[in-house]
Amino acid sequence: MEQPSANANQPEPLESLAQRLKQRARELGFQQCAITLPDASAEAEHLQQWLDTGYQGEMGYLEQHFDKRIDPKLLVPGCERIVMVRMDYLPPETTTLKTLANPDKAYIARYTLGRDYHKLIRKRLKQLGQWLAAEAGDEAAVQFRPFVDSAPVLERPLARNAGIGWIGKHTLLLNRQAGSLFFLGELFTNLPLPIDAPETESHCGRCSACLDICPTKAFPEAGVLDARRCISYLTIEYSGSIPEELRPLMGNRIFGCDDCQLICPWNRFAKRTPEEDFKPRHSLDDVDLLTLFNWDEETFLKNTEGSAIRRTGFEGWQRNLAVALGNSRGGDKVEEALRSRRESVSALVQEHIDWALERLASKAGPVPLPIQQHPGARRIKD
Ligand code: B12
Ligand code: SF4
Ligand code: SF4
Repeated sequence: MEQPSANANQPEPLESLAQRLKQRARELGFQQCAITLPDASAEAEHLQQWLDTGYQGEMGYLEQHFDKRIDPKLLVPGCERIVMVRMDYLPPETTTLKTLANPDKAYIARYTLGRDYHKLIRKRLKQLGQWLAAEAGDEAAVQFRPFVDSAPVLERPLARNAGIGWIGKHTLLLNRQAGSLFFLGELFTNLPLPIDAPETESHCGRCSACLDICPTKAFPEAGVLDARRCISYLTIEYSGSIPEELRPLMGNRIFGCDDCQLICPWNRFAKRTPEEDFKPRHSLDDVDLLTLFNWDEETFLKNTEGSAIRRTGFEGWQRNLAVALGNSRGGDKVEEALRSRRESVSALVQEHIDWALERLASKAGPVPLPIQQHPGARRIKD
């Protein structure tokens, strides 16, 4: 139950306001909320190294605003604290490994089967900010800015600094009670709320499952991702021709990839989301590759309205599906669909269709999934 706010003559201590803020965040659907300082300066050297090595590939936006990433006060002048939140995203009754292991089905990363999370989380963060300003008793003086994902903010280091979890060897934020299948978001505020203790330990121990099973070997070392090899990057962010040596390893993953998280023992503790909006649309959790490949642009646009899948564009969608069909079990219907679509698509998609037809003709067959060969795969409940 909500406690009454302090009366106007006696301002509420910030400690109690912070507690009520965390309770309010839970009521708004966030599973956790914690507060930290606007400071990511400890990341400067590693971030610079990562960029200098070129691991960001085509994501040129990561090279911009280096100073703001390191010092969030430059992004929002006057910011005193960052309120970090996390929200679980795995929909109930959604299979993971089972779909991944069927080469004729499409595997879409489990964070994006339903409505685009950006809008949903930003809206809830705005409500949280409005609540904070009202409860602090001086709406005009309390300022806040909600962000999720798209601003130059190093969300994982800040969430770790707020104590929400540690950064795993797969570079994602992990929590001992919830695994890693959650989104992060944040509220910048000028209110000097009390901060939470940072997570200072890694709980990965000697485990290296995520590094071992990554299909494209995208981790040059623990805690460092070469995004150019990551299937998530290749299917969502990258707009060019997918390097041929990586195509067979992508299997049926047509938008994003979850393998390094699925194998993680901490994801035994991942909770299913109660959010209706994250539930799969158009059976995207269990659909044949061929069905999706047969969508025309109009159907693609209609069926991905309000979904983060739009980010890859229709051309990227067709390119990804062509690769996945090349990795499928094939058959007359698949080959027919690839051939008949070939004439109406861009040169980029054509090239991927040609690759798929050649691969199917060679009878190479689907590449075994490294995740299935790992003993930890037995723990994955489908
Ligand atoms: C760009 C981006 C991507 C890129 C690059 C991923 C990456 N690791 O950075 C791509 C497209 C590949 C991607 C993929 C995914 N992403 Co993404 N992504 C982002 C985004 C927008 C920015 C991340 C960023 O700043 N990267 C820059 C680099 C420099 O960060 P970094 O790789 O961690 O680099 C650090 C380490 O390399 C380290 N380092 C460097 N050298 C060395 C050396 C040593 C020895 C050590 C120990 C460390 C070290 O220091 C660097 C600086 O901190 C964030 C949102 C945000 N604003 O933070 C979401 C975000 C990280 N993504 C998210 C998700 C869900 C995913 C996917 C799971 C989606 C999917 N299912 O396909 C995958 C996971 C892939 C993976 N294993 O990371 C979530 C993660 C939530 C969580 N629990 O952590 C975020 C936070 C979005 C959100 N708001 O929820 N993503
Ligand atoms: S998301 Fe997939 S491709 Fe990317 S690092 Fe994880 S396992 Fe490798
Ligand atoms: S799979 Fe193992 S090494 Fe990788 S993040 Fe999980 S606990 Fe850490």
